[in-house]
Amino acid sequence: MIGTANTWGIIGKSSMLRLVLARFFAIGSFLIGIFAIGLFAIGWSFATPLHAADSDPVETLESLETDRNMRVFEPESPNSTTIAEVTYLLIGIQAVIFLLVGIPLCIILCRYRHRKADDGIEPPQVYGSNPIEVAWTVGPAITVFVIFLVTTRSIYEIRAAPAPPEAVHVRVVGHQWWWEYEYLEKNESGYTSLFTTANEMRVPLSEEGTPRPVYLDLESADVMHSFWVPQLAGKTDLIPGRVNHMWFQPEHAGWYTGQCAEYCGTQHAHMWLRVKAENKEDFDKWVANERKDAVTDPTVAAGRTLFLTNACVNCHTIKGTPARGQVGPDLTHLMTRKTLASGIIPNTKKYLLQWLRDPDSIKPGCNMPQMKLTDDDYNKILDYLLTLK
Ligand code: HEC
Ligand SMILES: [Cu+2]
Repeated sequence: MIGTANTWGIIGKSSMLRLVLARFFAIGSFLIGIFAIGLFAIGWSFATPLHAADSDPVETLESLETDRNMRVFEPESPNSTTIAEVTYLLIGIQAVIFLLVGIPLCIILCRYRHRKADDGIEPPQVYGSNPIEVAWTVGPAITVFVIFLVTTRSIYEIRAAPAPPEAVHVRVVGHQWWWEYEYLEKNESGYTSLFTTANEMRVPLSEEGTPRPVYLDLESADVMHSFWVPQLAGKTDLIPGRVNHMWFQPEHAGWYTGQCAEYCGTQHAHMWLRVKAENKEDFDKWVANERKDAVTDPTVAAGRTLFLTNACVNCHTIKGTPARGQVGPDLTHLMTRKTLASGIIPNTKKYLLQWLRDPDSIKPGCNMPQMKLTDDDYNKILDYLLTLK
């Protein structure tokens, strides 16, 4: 090596290899970054259109599958909108920093690369430029400070304000692998239970001057779960021995899909959430019906007796019968739900029968055992369940 400037040992035989590798990785990661941005843009343009229609589509296995899209970028509630805005800001800042670093890096690497004709003299090394060092310390500090301020403000915005009188209160209990919803009524002495349902939550829409936000108390019956309907609010964990709180306020009618967002066992991926926002009249009608006891239809008395004399009663509640089990979903108004087993199959005769005969064929490892009854008994129980509207 000629010259005295080879202070850093950059230029030497083995370091040549290092130089090539460094260039390779730098350009490589830049290209991967660009690729990621590209994918993001493509995904965005193909994203399924906004909120579900205000109609009640007949669910099929396929429609349920497409509905599994978690729409983080299409917020429909004040707090999820705030979260989406912070996300956009952070992605924007990251993109700018990425390009500010990546583009000059690639230009410099190509333009000043080692050439055959080079004389091998290392260029002058410059140390201790105060202006540059101040710039690259103050710049990031300001960026981080801005992010800090925005995040703090958003956290305060998202925090639940005291519930307005028309607010809906629901106690959510996470189970392996389904959701229990107990609707509560607020009165002077605290809360009283109105009714309990499972997996499909219904909430009323707000109107001009009448906000009807939904306040949730989140608990767990077993392990940790997390309630996440991205269009409505951020994730909140359900932790054994603790009560967490969250709220949301849907802006459009329709079905919102979510998912348990904390790994909770084998069927975690099949622990979906479905929230239906509907107008106040429909909601009130639904509430009035849910509060009633189950119908007693004499034509299905045989199925009812079978249900009550088998182990079903140990795990399921049907209001108006001796069945008071707490292990599985409340079945009092089973047929008002559009899906079964936490939103993974449509609630139709065919799937309901398959579920009764062999729950594991739908949700392997789930906590409902195969009951090993005769086909005739299954059909009788099925007929009974089909009357539970
Ligand atoms: C050992 C407790 C247990 C017994 C016994 C049991 N189940 Fe279940 N059942 C469950 C659990 C737990 C679930 C929820 C499974 C899931 O979604 O992961 C469930 C789910 C269901 C569902 C779907 C409910 C919904 O809204 O998704 C129906 C219907 C049902 N059971 C009917 C019955 C009938 C009928 C019997 C008796 C023949 C019975 N179960 C016996 C525990 C039980
Ligand atoms: Cu879970």
